[in-house]
Amino acid sequence: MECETAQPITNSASSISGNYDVRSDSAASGGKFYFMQAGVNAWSQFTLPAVAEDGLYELYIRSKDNQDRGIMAFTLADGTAVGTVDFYANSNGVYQEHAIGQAALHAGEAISLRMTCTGKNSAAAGKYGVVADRFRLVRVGDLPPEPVQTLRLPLDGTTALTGTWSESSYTDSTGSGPSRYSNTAGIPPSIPGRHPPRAGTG
Ligand SMILES: [Ca+2]
Repeated sequence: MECETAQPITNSASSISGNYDVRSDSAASGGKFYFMQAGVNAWSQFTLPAVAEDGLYELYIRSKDNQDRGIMAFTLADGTAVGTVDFYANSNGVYQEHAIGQAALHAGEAISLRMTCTGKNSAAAGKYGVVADRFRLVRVGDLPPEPVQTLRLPLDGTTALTGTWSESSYTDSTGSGPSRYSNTAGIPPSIPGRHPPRAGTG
């Protein structure tokens, strides 16, 4: 996914020009890159197409680094931090790929990725820039199971126990058994329940 075609928007009042710009470079992926050089707290936000499969993904960015680049923090639309990249390099315009961090992504949901300048390397010159060339996503694992946040006991149907619950199940002589719930708070440490009910037991 080319950064320059990922529908970049910014927190600048101006349009995509000047300090937020698409420029041509024969060495860039796709022949162009997205350039931002606007100082601390400046951000650009990209929209990446949805992944084909739910999962945990490692996000990578290819960039053209040199002495006057900044440090960028990457976040998702809900503010979840993905990672931070220092684009400083003690060289003149070297293209390289950085691992940004991992993100839980869902199939069918476009990815909103914001890149915010948080500062610069102590060795960097004072321009806080970044040349964003291309994003790459690699699936590295499954999504963690969703925790059960509230459990209502079946006895009266009204007693709610809050906290973070995890569910496990076991197999009994009928071939399917009830789920067991445990709470990291330990109150109570374990409650046997039925989820879902076994066929024929109502
Ligand atoms: Ca590019």
